[in-house]
Amino acid sequence: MVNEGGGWTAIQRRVSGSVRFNRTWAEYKDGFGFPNDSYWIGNDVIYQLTKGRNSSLYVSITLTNGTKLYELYNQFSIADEMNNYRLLLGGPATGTLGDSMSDTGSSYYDLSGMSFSTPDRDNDRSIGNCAASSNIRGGWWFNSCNHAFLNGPWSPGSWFRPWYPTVTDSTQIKETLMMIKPH
Ligand SMILES: [Ca+2]
Repeated sequence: MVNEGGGWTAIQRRVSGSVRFNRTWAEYKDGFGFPNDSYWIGNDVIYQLTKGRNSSLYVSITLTNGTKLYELYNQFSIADEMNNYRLLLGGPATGTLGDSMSDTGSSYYDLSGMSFSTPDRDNDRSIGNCAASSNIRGGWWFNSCNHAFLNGPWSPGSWFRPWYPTVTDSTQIKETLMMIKPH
């Protein structure tokens, strides 16, 4: 478990393409990657960390030109595995990325209330499986499908809407980070 200081725990980090995020339900459940590189901390851990208390979620994307953009949500928790790690995300959201997760202006893309899906487990609201799409291939709380998605394929041109419309192309991304803190 990685502590960023000030009580923040990093649940996701991408700093290179060395760790693959095209993973199964079981892998997202248990977590994968390396604390000093790129990783997903694991859905069971995120559930335990946010269970029964209010937490904030901080998301940042550092661009290849060095600019760091962020968004802060005042309410974040996920359900247990029996409830497909359903996301509860609420505002107020503030930051420079814009709110592409909770209140996108379209009921097709708002992710709060959505279950977690992986390439081998379709819990989304689309006809197909967003998580198994060729330009997604990763676990996330998909609706049909997404404006925000931080677990995409690192290779150029193949990561669908990392943070639409602010960050539309994986080639813009140097690092991503998701941190939570109880309050
Ligand atoms: Ca589906």
